[in-house]
Parts: sequence; C-alpha cells; structure tokens
Amino acid sequence: DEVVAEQRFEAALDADEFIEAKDWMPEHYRKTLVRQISQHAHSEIVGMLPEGNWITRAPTLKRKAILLAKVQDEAGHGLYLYAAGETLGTSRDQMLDALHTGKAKYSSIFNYPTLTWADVGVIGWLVDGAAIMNQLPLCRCSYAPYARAMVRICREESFHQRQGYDSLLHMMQHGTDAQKAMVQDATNRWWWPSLMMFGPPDDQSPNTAQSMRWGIKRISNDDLRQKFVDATVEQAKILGVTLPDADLKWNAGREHYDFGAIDWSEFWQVVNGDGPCNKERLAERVDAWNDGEWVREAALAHARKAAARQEQ
Ligand code: FAQ
Repeated sequence: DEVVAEQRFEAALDADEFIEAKDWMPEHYRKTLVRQISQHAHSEIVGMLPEGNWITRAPTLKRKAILLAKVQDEAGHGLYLYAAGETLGTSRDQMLDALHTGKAKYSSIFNYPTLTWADVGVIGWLVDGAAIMNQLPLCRCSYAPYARAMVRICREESFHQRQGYDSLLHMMQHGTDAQKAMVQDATNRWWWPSLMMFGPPDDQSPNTAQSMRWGIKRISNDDLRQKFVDATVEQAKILGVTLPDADLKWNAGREHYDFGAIDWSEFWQVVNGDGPCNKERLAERVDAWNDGEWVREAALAHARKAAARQEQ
C-alpha cells in the first residue's frame, strides 16, 4: 500500500499537480513543509516588531494609518500560515512553543534595528521586495494549502512594497537634505541583510536540492537573489539613492548585475541567535504570549459555554 501511495505521490509531482492535506505524503516532505511554513509564519509575526516600533511616531496621520494596516496584514499572514502548517498535523501550540524556546528559526532580517522613520520605508521597499521575489514562486509550491495562502499574501506584500517605495520617493523628492540623508543611511544598513534573506548560497544550502525535487522550492536561493538585485538596481536609480556596493555593475555577457561578496559569517551569526536584536525580539514574543494567557483562557471558556448553550 505504502508503495502504491508513494508512486501516486511521485506521479502527482511529475504531473505538476498539487498535494492536498489528506493525500499520502512522505514523512520527510511533511517535516520539511512544517519547518518552512512555521518559520515563514514566525517571520511574519516577529516581522511586526521592527515596524511596529514606529507606529506611535509616524510623521503624519496618513502614514500612521498605512503603517497600522500593514503591520496588521503581517499578523494576518502569520495566522494563515499557522493554519496552513496545522493541516500537516502539527498544532499551533507546538509551532509557537518551538519559536518561544528558540528551536525554530525566523527570518534573519528581523533581527536588525529600525533606527529612523526612513527604515520603515526601506523595509517596505527592500524587505517586502525580497519577500515577494521569494514568495511568488511559492504560489506554485506543490503543497496546495501553502500555495493557496501565498496567493493572497503576495498581493498584500506587493501593496506593502509600493507603500514603502512611495514613502521613500516622497522623502527623496520633497524632503530636506537631512531626510534624504536618512533614506540613504537606511538603504546602506538594510541592503546587505536584505540580500541575506534569500538564504545561504546554493552550494551551502542543505535543503534546496530535495525541496526543488519535491516542488516546494521552484527557484534556488542564488537565482532569486540575482533576480532581486536586477530589479532593485533600477528602482534605486529612480529613487536617487546609491546601493552600498562598489562591485555592483551590469554584466552584458550574463545580462545580470554582478554584485560584491556577502558576509556569510554575519548571516550565520544572526541566524544562530547572536544578531543585533535577536534577544529583544524573542523576549517580546515570549512576553506577548504570557500576557495573552488570560485572553486565550477567556476565549476558550466562552467557546465552551456557547457550545453548551447550543446543545441545550
Ligand atoms: N533567516 O537549506 P536552506 C516576511 C536557514 S519574508 C533565517 O537554504 P531552505 C514578510 C534555513 O531555515 C521572510 N534562517 O533552507 C515580511 C535552514 O535552517 P533549518 C520569511 C535562514 O528552507 C516582510 C538553513 O538556514 N519568508 O516575513 C535564512 O531551503 C516585511 C539552511 O538554508 C520565508 O520564510 C534566513 N534568511 O531555504 C514580514 C519564505 N535563510 O530550517 C514583515 C519561505 C536560510 O534547516 C515585514 N521560506 N535559513 O534549521 C523559504 O523560502 C526558505 O525557507 C528559505 C531558506 C529560502 C528562507
């Protein structure tokens, strides 16, 4: 039976068909998806913190309303993704416990501080820009519940990217010299960490080969990184900022931009828990979880009462 099920699974992948939650799947496929989806969910939730830091200090009512909506969208993305993870048989409590005990990863990018208002715009432009580049191919991921969640998430991320770029464009076109310098400084600080979001180079990425065979990943870390660089260089020109890389130049032979060496030791340091804000971010999530205990208890009590009332 197992053999037949496995043949059916392989045939579905070969035919580019989706795998649904109730279909048979190899344990390793299931585990890989829980790992990636839960880490993606954690990234959305932890990703609310750096920008959330600026909600109370947004420069105008308009920018504050936009930022509030954006941060709220990230919460929604996290919740969809936990729901997609749950279809694989791992509970939300288990996934959150892995985050809170430091066992599960979340994106390295959210361990950097947001020092000025321009950081909020640059996160939209570069971080959401990188996120979309990585997530568009996930809309065609072989696991259907993940792929379906990605469709709506990508639409919202596109709006986030545009709002960030619009806010920066406004500062560059109408701002003071100090505001323009702020945009340049934020670009300098976020550029390299944004390139690291795509993960280690292909030859040092232990999961890529298997994930690509399974149709979980459709494009490799390095290829996505290159697509991101190519798209972003043009956007930087229109914005009027310089990307902090002296080696960045068009390569007519490859028809891509060449770019400088990434500091992978910094990446691994941040991934392994020792970046500028790792401890602060995790502590904030653990506190939020503990502070929310009474809400969870009340919601459960309410649900039990409502169910009992319906039975009567
Ligand atoms: N940070 O073998 P690979 C967002 C880990 S967007 C931390 O290449 P894989 C939206 C990796 O997990 C950000 N860890 O792994 C937003 C693995 O360790 P493990 C989230 C990283 O899975 C915007 C090890 O290194 N997006 O939140 C990173 O094949 C603005 C070896 O790596 C996603 O999660 C990293 N950057 O490829 C929110 C997208 N890179 O797990 C708020 C879905 C690698 O074996 C504001 N995920 N690692 O212990 C993916 O596409 C993939 O998981 C990759 C990594 C591409 C991230």
